[in-house]
Amino acid sequence: MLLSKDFLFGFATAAYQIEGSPAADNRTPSVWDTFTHDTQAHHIADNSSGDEATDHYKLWKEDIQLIKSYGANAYRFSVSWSRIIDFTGGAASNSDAQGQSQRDPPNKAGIQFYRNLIEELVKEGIAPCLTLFHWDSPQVLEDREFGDLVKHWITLNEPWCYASLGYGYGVHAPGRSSDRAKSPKGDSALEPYIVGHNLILAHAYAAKAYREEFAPTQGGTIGVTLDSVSYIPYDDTPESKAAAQRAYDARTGWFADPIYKGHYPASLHSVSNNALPSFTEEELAVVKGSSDFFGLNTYTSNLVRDGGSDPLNGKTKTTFVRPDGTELGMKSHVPWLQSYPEGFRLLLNYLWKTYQKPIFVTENGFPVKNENSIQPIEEAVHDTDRIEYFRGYTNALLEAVNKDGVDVRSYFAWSLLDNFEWADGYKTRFGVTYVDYKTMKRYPKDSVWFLKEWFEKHSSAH
Ligand code: GBH
Repeated sequence: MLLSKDFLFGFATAAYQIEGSPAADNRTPSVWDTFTHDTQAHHIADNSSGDEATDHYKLWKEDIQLIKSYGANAYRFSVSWSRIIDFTGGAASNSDAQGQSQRDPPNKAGIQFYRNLIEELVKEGIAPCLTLFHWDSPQVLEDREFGDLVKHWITLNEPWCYASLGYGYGVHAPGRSSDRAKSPKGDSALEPYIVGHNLILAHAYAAKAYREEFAPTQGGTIGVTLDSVSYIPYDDTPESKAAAQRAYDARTGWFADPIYKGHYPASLHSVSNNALPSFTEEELAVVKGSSDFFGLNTYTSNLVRDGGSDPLNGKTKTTFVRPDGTELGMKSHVPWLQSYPEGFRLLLNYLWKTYQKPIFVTENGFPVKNENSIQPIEEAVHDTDRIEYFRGYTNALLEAVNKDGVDVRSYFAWSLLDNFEWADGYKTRFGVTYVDYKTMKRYPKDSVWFLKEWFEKHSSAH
C-alpha cells in the first residue's frame, strides 16, 4: 500500500516552542514572551517560558541531521515575525536609499537564520513546509523571502486556538477573557469572533498575494491549517447527531466554511448569538477558495451530545466515556487527548466529503502519561504508548486512503522534539526526540523508528 509519489512524510515544530534565544539578532518580544513573563498572573503550569525552549536557534543544524536520520522527506516549521521584521526602530541598515525608514523593515540577521535553515533542509533532501503564523507573532504577512526554495506554504496554524484560547478562555497569549480571574479583561462572547474573522481575512489576502505575485514563477501551493477533533455522536439520537455537527461547525466550520464554501456555518450564527462579523462582497470573493488544500492538525476524538452552554464548542457536551461506561480510547498525559484511531479515519472521511480538498495532515501526535518523570532518560525513550498511537493513526490514514478513497497528501508527526507546550510549559512532552532540558541533549525515542519504518514502507519515491 504505497502512498502518492509526492506524499510528504515528516515532523512538525513551531518557532516559539523550540527556538529560544529571544533577544538574539534584534529579535523583539512576541505576545508569547509577554504572556510567559507576566508578573501579575500565573499562566504557565510550571512557570516556564520559551526563553530557552530546546535551544534550536543554536542547534538547528544538529536538528536537521536528526530529521534526516529519521527518514523524513519533509519538515514543517514556523517563522517568528519578531525575528523577520526589525521592530527595534530605525536601525540604519533598514533605511532605503533616500534614508526613509520603511514600514515593516526586514531584519537581515533573523531572515538569514531561516534562510540557512531552509537551504540546509533542501541540501539534505527535506522539503521545507513553512507556517507563516503559529501564534507567536504580530499579524504581518510577507512571503517575499524564501519562495525560491519553499513550495509548501501554510498561512495560519489553528486559528480556532488563537481566537478561542487567546481571546475567549484566556489560557493562551494574549490572555484576554471575561473570566473574572483573568487579566487583561476581554469580552469572551465577542472578541474570539472578531479575531477569527480577521484571521480569515489575513489568511485570504496572504494567499491572494502569493498566488498573484509569487506562485506563477515559484510554483508552490498555499493553504490554511485548521485543527479538528473527530466529533462522534454520543448515541443514535437525532439530538446527539445534531450536536456533533454543531461541534464541527464551531471548531472547524467556523474557518473552513468561509474559506472553502464562502459563508459561515448556519449554526454558528445562533450559537454565537449573532456575534459573527460579516464579510463584504469583495472580501468574500477573496476568502472563498483561498486555500489550495485542507491542512489538518488532529489529535483526538470526542463523543458529543446536546446541552452545553459554551458557544466556542457549539454549545455541546463532550466526553470520552461511552453510554455503557467504557472509555473511548487510551489515555495520555493531558485530559483533552485520548487515542482513538477509528475516529481519525471518520474525520478524514468527513472532511473529504464536506470540503473536497486534498488533505495535508500537518500535525498528529501523543504525549505519553508521566513521561516527564520517567528516569533515567534511557527508560523514558521507550515510549510504547506513543508507538501504539502512531501505529493506530497511520493505519487509519492508510485505510482512509486505500479503502475509502480519501485524498491525503502528507503526514507530519507532532513533534520533532519535546518542546515548550504552551500553557503546559515543559511538563507535557510531544516529541519523537527526548530533550534533556538541562543539557539540551537530544535522545531519539523508540516511536521515531516506528515512523521511520512506516515512511519507508509506504513511500513510492524509492
Ligand atoms: C497543537 O494544538 C498546536 O498546533 C501545537 O503547537 C501544540 O504543541 C500541539 O497541538 C500539542 O498540543 O485547555 O483542555 O481545552 C492542538 C490543539 C487545542 C490542544 C486546545 C490543546 C487545549 C486543551 N489544542 N487544547 S483545553
